[in-house]
Amino acid sequence: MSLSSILSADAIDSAIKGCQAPDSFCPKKFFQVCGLSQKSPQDIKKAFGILDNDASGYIEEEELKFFLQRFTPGARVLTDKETKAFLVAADGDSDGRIGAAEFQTLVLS
Ligand SMILES: [Ca+2]
Repeated sequence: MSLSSILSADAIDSAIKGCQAPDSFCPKKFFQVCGLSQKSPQDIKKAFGILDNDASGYIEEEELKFFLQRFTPGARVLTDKETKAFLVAADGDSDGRIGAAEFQTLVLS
């Protein structure tokens, strides 16, 4: 299972191209451009499962850093600043990681 089975290759491409410069990544914009915001809750849950690379049930900071590479293997890693901002935007209960419900809320926000 990969994210390209949920999202179109063109949409992924546009989303990655939109944040090539370091510190230009915006989670809300990315989810809209890649098309995930328009997907069903089931598809968003599938995407969460792919981003939770170690299947711990949470997306941790280490996994967030490689977020873009889950979409396109050659994409850049997120900067520390972007990773922290992403985590803060999604982490509603402030436990330092992103759960499935928090991910869904951020994607649909
Ligand atoms: Ca995890």
